[in-house]
Amino acid sequence: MPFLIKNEKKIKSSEITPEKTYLNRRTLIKSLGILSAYTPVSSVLAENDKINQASLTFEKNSKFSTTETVNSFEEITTYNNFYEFGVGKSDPYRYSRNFKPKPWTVSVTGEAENTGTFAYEDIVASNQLEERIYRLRCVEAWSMVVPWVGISLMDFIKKLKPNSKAKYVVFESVFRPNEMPGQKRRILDWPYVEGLTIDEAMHPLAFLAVGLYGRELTNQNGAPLRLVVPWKYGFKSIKSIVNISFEEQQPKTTWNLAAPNEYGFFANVNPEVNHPRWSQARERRIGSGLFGAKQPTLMFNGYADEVSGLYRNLDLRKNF
Ligand SMILES: Nc1nc2c(c(=O)[nH]1)N[C@H]1C(S)=C(S)[C@@H](COP(=O)(O)O)O[C@H]1N2
Ligand SMILES: [Mo]
Repeated sequence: MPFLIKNEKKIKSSEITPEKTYLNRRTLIKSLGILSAYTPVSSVLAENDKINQASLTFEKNSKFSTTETVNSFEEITTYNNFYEFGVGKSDPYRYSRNFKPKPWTVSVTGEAENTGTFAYEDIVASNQLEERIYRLRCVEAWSMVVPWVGISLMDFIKKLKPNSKAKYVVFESVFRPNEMPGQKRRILDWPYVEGLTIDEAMHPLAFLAVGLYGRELTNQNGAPLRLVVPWKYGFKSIKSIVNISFEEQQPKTTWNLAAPNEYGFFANVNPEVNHPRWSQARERRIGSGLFGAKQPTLMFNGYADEVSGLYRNLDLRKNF
C-alpha cells in the first residue's frame, strides 16, 4: 500500500490545510450561481437511504440531550466531513455507496485486561443503547444537532478494564482505499487517528454512536461505529473505528499532525480561542441558509458545567 501512496501526485498544501478556504470558495461559486450546473444533492437523495438502515431499539437519554431543534435526516446525511470519501461536503454522501460496514470488528489493544477482537453485533448486544441529542460543532464554525443512538463510552471502557498505565485512549479508523476513494490520495496521513485522555474517555458524556434517527449509521456518518465527543470540535469524533488502544503516551493525531498550529490535541470548543485563520466566537447552524444568522458558540459547546473540571490545571489557550 505505501507503494501506491508514494506514486500518488503530491497534494498541494493548500488542499491539506483545508476546509474553511474550501468552504469560502464554494460559497463564492454558489452565490455566482455556477453550482446550479450540478444536480442538487436533495434531488438525488433517495428515499430508500432512510429505509436501508436497520432500525435500533434504544432508550432516550433526555438528561444528556439538548432541546434544540434537530437537523433533518437529509441535512445530517448529505453535509459531512469524512475525508476518506473526499473533501467536499457532499462527497461522503455521493461516494460512500461501495463501503461495506458489515461484517465489522473492533480490536482492542494496549494497556487493558480485556484486549482482543470484538464483533460489532456483540458490542451492540452487550451494551445499553441510548439516544442522545448532541450538537456537533465543527472547527469550521458550523454546527448541527443530531439525534445519535449509541452506547456510553465509559460503560464500554469499564468492560475492557484498562490498567493504571492507560493514560490515553487511541482510536483508529478503517483503511480501505478500494472502498474509500479519498484514501487513494494523501489528503491526510491515513488511517485517521484520534485520541482522548483516559479521563475524557471515561466522562459520562463521551459516546460511541452506532446510529442516528433511530437507525444504524449511514456510511457517510461513520458506519458502523464512531465516536461522538460533544464538548470538542467535530474532528475529534472519529468515524468507522477499527481499533481502540489504551496507551501511556499521548498519541499523534491526524489533524494535529497535518497542521499543529491550527488543530490541537484537546480541541475543546472554545469561543475565546480563535482558529489562526478565523473566529470561533460564533457558529452557523446547518440548514439555516447561507445567510442564516450565526449564533454564539458556547464554552465546551455548552457543557462547561459538566466538563470544565477535567481541565482545571490546564491553560486552555496553550492547550487548544
Ligand atoms: N475517519 C474520519 N473521521 C472523521 C472525519 C474524517 O474526515 N475522517 N471528519 C471529522 C470532522 S472534521 C467532523 S466535523 C465530523 C463530522 O461528522 P458528521 O459528518 O457525521 O456530521 O466527523 C469527524 N470524524
Ligand atoms: Mo470538523
